[in-house]
Amino acid sequence: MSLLKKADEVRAGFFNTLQEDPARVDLEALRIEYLGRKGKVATLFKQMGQVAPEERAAFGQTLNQLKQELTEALDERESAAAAEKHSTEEAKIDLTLPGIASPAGTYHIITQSLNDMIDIFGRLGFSVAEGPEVESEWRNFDALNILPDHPARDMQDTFFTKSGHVLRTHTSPVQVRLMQSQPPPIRSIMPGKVYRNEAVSARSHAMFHQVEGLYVDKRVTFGELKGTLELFCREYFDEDVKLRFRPSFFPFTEPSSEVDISCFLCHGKGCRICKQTGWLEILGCGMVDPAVFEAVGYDPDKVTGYAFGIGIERPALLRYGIPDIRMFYENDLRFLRQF
Ligand code: 2U9
Repeated sequence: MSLLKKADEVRAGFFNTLQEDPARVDLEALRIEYLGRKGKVATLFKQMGQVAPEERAAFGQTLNQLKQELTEALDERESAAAAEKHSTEEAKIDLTLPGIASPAGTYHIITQSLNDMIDIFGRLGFSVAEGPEVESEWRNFDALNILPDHPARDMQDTFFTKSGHVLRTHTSPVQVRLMQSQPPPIRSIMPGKVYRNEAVSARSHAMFHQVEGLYVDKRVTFGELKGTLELFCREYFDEDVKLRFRPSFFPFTEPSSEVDISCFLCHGKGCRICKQTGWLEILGCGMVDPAVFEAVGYDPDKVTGYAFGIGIERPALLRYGIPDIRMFYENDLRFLRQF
């Protein structure tokens, strides 16, 4: 058989295979079979020696054309196959499906509670004031009429620093700073961390959070204090909540009162949480003691004021039925993600 005929047969064999079911043609195997180093086209090139010298140039040209033709056909098919694969993969993407949500964090439950309180008092006209957690003994105790022999000033109850400062035991020193820096009227709340040198247990921690409030102006009354706290408790706990003011004592307020709310879990009927009393002790309050006004340079004959304090952790424990205060600070995401 002439070499030209062989070249035609190689071409025909190649295109026959290429025209078979495209899904079943192995393009890489076909390339090796025809265009590989030992493939059919290479074999034809090796037979050039047998061609008569005057026909060799023409035959060489024919083989080069054949090689080019097969290469181009294969390249074309390969890029068509790649495009096909790409478009079927694209077709697999269902654009109507919901997207994959990226995990987002939430505010810590204590921060949420603080923000809720800030929000409610904000609507009642209270601004927010903040201050340092390491305070002078004077602002934390003396200015608040807590005298040097008061038990709270003992090493057992308060954390002292080597420099003679204290970790604030309440946020009241922020009120002291505020009154020292501006004249009345003042209507502010002070949220933040406070510290007590106490054994850590399920019920109490050495660090917790509180919100204190202070309203100072001419002729502020206890009645306004009651009204404000009633509105706050209705918003924060429950619309039908009832308040009970019990006489109490704090060095910085006179008269002073502790406030119970009707149990928002059993609505006053009596349950395990309120120990069958129907009441939960939630906050303390009173009229600012004149000694405090004197300490900060306000004239106690010209202004009166009310103050209150509420812890954050205890109401949150009650509200969510959390059994142990330490759970707030363990940073176990299984716990935190529930809120
Ligand atoms: C100034 C004057 C008076 C703030 C007050 C309370 C009563 C009170 C407790 C609530 C729960 C602390 O977190 S708790 O354990 N607080 O009972 N706090 S009156 O009185 C002030 C504050 C600042 C200048």
